[in-house]
Amino acid sequence: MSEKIETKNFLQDLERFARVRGEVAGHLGAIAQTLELAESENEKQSGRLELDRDIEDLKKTSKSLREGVFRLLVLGDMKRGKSTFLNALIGEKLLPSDVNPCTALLTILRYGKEKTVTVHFNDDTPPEKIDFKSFKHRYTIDPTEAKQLQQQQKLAFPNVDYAVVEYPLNLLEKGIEIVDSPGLNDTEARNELSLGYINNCHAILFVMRATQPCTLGERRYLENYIKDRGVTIFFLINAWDQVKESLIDPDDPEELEEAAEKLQRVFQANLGEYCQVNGSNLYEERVFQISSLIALRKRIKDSDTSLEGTGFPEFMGSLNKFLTKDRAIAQLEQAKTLALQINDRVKKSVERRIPLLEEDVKQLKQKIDSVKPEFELLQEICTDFQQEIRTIRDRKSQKIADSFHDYVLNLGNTFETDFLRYQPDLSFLDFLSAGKREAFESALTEAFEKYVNDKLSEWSLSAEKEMDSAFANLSEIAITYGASYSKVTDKITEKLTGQKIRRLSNYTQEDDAPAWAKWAAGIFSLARGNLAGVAMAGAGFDWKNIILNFIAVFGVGTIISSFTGVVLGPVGIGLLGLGVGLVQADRARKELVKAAKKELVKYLPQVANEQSPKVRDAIKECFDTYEKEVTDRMNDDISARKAELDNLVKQKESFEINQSTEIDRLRKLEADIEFVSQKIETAYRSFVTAV
Ligand SMILES: Nc1nc2c(ncn2[C@@H]2O[C@H](COP(=O)(O)OP(=O)(O)OP(=O)(O)O)[C@@H](O)[C@H]2O)c(=O)[nH]1
Ligand SMILES: [Mg+2]
Repeated sequence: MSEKIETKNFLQDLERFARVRGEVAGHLGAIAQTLELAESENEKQSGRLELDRDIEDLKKTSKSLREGVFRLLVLGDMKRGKSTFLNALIGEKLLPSDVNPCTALLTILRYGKEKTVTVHFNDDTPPEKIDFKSFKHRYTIDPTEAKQLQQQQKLAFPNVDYAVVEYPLNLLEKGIEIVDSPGLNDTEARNELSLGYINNCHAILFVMRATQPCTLGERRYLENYIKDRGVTIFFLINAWDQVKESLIDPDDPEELEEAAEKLQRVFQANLGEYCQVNGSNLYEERVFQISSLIALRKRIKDSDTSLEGTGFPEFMGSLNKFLTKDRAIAQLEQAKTLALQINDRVKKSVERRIPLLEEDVKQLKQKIDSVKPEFELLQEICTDFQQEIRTIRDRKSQKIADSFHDYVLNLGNTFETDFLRYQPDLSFLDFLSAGKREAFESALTEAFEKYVNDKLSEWSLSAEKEMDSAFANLSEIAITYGASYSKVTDKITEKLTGQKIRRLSNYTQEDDAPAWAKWAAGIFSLARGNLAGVAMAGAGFDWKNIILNFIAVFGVGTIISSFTGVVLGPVGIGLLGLGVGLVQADRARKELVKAAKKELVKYLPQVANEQSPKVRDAIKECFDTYEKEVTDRMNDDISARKAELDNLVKQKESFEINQSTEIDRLRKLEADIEFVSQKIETAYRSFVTAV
């Protein structure tokens, strides 16, 4: 396939990174294999060095590096041209696009030799491969059906998880995966589908439309779900071609320039704050004016054509820099750190083993006895760190649960102003005439859901910040405990070998930390995002259920009934059908909010009391998951160190070890691992200097 759309550089850069990534993954795999072979040989000779955990970490990292893709999520309000943008990238009208709400499924676009589409289900139904025509036909939203679904707050295809489109496109082959999402702002159920995916992605491509600059809905999503979440966003202001169309005289260059400048100012004012990264303004590198439809048309005619003037080359250039430089370096750095860590571990094990080979069993046992106090110290460090985690866990989970409790109780104080922006736009009072009550009720339910979702999202942001600071704190503590731990293990080595440990002067406390401490400090976490995010995801923090419970508790029906009583009363009912003026409508609106507030306030203490223990438990669980992983790793390390010595005793007791061949073998192992880790270091350095 010849696609020229991706600037040539982008493909080359992706290719280069894929090569380095593959190379480094291969080296990590080779280290794992060498260690595995060495361990089975060790078992027959002077005893295993107990490197299982290291081998497992190497294999995992190698695998995830090899399979690693950059995942981008295309997000935006309905009908901004998300699917058209993706079609333009592909160069074919492949994904369904329409003037009506259309995309109903999260659709993952990834590389495949053949064009295929497979629908995955969230029940027991096996994945189904279908042709594109049936896909378009069966899995897009029918406009008449859409309205009904919206009223019932239902998903169009509730048992579908997502769809995967495979396509033979260079960009995808080189390690990019792009996810098309259903338009926001239609139903809350569909919003969740799209917004829930944010954390699985390396960046968001937020598509807006030049002719509808920064709508209320868009500002709501950005403000509530994206701001301050630490995720990189590229804004694509699509359909820029329509700016010209909307002029009185489309051929007047001055009028066009003026209109464009005006629009740019609006976008700048609204998007500026999302482009501030560590104090620098990245607006130019994050916001792009594009025309997907024109790009798509050009590419359908000639797939090799230049896309100049459509905004695509500029955007692709910036995306390239972000992915193949910033993100790529961060990924390789983790692999390099792991290799260094394991190289160091092997070296120290060999350094301990060699001098001990010449000791007889009795001397050896005495030496092992002599380091018992040090092993007890290691155990103490482990218990102390565990205790620190628990103290922080208890303090934070209580604090966050209290903050939830207060937040919920206080909702009533600002409800009247907050709820105004969500109020359904139906002509009030009208709803009481026969057929409209249902429509009004569903609009009001939706308004409540939006309000509650937004409010909880606002609170969860503060909770996440609280968690971030807790984990940042734990990370520092881990490094400090790690340093004390390393001192003790050095002491053990010194006592056993009678030799002083040489310290590399350029090593920092962090470099020197044992593997478990690096893990606990988040240095090895390969998952996207921060430790808090990873731990929270691991604990299955179920916001959705909390929200649903919340709505179930105060129910919309009661509000409407009490509102009907307040506004209309027995006399008011008689007024129905006589028509109401603006003044009455406005009064009704206020009364509705008041009635809603009254009901809400009644239920808030119950919600706060019932839900805050759940919040506390969920937060606790985050810390427990973390504590378990860290203590498992610490205990593993301590037992491995003990076993390393016991294995040698056992072997010595059963046969005479040939010292000189064993020394040669161990030295060779040490040299082999050093050689491969040097290769990783070199690959990393040359990549960093080249980009
Ligand atoms: N003029 C113009 N029209 C565009 C452009 N991009 C998309 N459109 C049109 O906008 C309409 C919506 O496009 P889609 O790609 O379906 O939008 P979407 O955001 O995927 O829509 P949903 O999936 O329903 O949210 C279609 O009629 C497109 O042809 C553009 O750059 N310029
Ligand atoms: Mg779409």
